[in-house]
Amino acid sequence: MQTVILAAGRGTRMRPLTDRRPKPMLPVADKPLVAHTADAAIDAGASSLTLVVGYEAGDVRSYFGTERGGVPVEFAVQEKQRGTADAVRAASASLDPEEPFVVLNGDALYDVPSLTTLYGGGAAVGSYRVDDPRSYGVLETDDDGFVNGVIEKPENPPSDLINAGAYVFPAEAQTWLNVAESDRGELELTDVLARTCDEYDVRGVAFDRWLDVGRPWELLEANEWKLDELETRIDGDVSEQAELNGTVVVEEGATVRSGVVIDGPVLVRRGASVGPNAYVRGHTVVGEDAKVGHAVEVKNSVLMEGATVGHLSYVGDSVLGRDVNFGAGTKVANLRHDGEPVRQMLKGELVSSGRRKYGVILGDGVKTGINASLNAGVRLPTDGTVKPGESILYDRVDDAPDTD
Ligand code: TTP
Repeated sequence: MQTVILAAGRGTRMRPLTDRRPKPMLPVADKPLVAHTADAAIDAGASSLTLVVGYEAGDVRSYFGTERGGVPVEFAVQEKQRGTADAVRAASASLDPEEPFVVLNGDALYDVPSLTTLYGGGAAVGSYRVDDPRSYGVLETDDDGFVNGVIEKPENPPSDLINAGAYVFPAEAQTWLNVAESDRGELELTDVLARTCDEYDVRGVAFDRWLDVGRPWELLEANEWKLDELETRIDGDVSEQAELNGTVVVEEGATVRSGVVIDGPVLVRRGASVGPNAYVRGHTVVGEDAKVGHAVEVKNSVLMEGATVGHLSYVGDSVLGRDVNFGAGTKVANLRHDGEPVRQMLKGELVSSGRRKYGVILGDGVKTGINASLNAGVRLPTDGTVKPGESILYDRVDDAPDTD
């Protein structure tokens, strides 16, 4: 079935990681987030992909080219983020008007068997069961399991199924995309869904597994999911004096030197170097050309391309942007003394990450001086610097709304 993937989002909640790249291009294990969405769609039965791009669109275009997994790929540009219905409208020129179509959010992970069920029938909406659905769009279903509609952030949720941003629309819905602006000033795909529910039987397909990747700690969760799916492969140069346990991938051109212990799942990408005498464990990606040096421990973290943690450091449950450089002895805190979930600033508010262990989110190019210490939940802005011996207790990212 022809498939539209929405990838024009700005990803403001992911700041500063999205200052220089669109959210769908954030790294999840061995490929960008949106590539996982695209590959799941292809495995589930997508016959063509139209990627709706906008912010930093060039990155997405050059990654995909014109074909993926034997399926043609096209791009549609949404100049301004006016909402998800507007994004699909931008893609309509590349859709066959006689055929039904699938719409997927390009910043979510889907499990393939559930997605295959979504693809395998008529109109449908994907959903996911949560304990407290009150802050989501919640599906209202009838006794036969068909969906009557989606209610946004209800006080008394009609079900525990939240809208997973995955839809099969009938061909006719291509003529229904000109919806009115919603209260929050967007053209919403859920309004198109509401009309589809009025005129068609819409299946509710409950996904076994699903993850919306909107906030920085969800990037860690996404990596946890996808690193678990890797299989051990050693194509790089690994010292005989290194100890590799669990699932470990060392890509071609990567080096693991003597005295290193790696407890997988860990992915060491092309050109990266680990050691000597380093400890890397638990769902970690050492990105392309990144460096983990002597007496460094890295746990459950993502080091993006070229990030360097050279000497005597600890990095836990953190994301280090491209070309981040840690001065010797820089340490990251990832646990509160009271054991409460670590909180992080998000669009001007302190919110719980829900994680007892959560470190720092550092924009591209951050540099720390020797013996810097970074408190749990702190974000540092792109190209930010930390003085030698400085202790960063509070967030330093400016979350002011965009003016464009
Ligand atoms: P959101 O997660 O609501 O938006 P976002 O990705 O920009 O993130 P943030 O709120 O942090 O700024 O978007 C849901 C999906 O729809 C996501 O895949 C991006 C996509 N999208 C578009 O392609 N165009 C749009 O106009 C909007 C609003 C979203």
